[in-house]
Amino acid sequence: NTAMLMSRGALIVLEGCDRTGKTTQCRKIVQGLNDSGMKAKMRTFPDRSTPIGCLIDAYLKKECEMEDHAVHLLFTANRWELMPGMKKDLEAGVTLVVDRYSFSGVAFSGAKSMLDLEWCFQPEQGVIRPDVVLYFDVSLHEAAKRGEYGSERYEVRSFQEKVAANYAWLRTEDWQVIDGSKSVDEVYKNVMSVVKSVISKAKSRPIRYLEL
Ligand code: FDM
Repeated sequence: NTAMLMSRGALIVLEGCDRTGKTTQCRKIVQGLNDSGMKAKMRTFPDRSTPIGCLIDAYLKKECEMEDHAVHLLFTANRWELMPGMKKDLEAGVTLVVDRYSFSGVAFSGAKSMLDLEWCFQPEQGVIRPDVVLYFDVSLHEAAKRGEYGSERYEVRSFQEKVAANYAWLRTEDWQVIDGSKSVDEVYKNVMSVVKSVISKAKSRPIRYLEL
């Protein structure tokens, strides 16, 4: 069956502020898809395992300082360096479930006073466009109750408020808002129903690329 041979995987991106449950759900989605016999892999940005990712990791851990524009471009470069492999996976029918993507890049860098949101978006243009962005919505008040923020850069409440406002600026029709304040199992049920319909729609649709 040629239609089956040609069907591609979907690019599913999870976005949201810290402590909204993205990473937990990424793992559960991949597990759930694999358990039902579908090809799926998790990806995380930043991917700290590459040379560029190493620099980003040191920056986030505050082991070094970097100029704001420069580090923004490193986060973007970290996506670009992984594009060929991601494209190969999608074409081989593997669904990619991605913990943060370009929207984190723009929302976080754009929360710094010297960086303009449109400027931040420019170098993201041309990366693979997600078939859906699942935006995990949890009030900052609720997120704070889930435990202390860690000690990495950006894990500060006033910064997260700006990030949330920037996400609102970025929202498009590709986005589905997920109420992340529900229990892990309820959230999982909700995201899985979106994920399954997105995977079946993406199968016959060509890969698209992100534009502003
Ligand atoms: N982050 C993440 C950015 O600033 N730009 C990006 O492009 C991406 C993908 O890095 F504070 C920020 C967001 C967050 C940190 O933290 C990564 P987690 O907790 O490992 O997701």
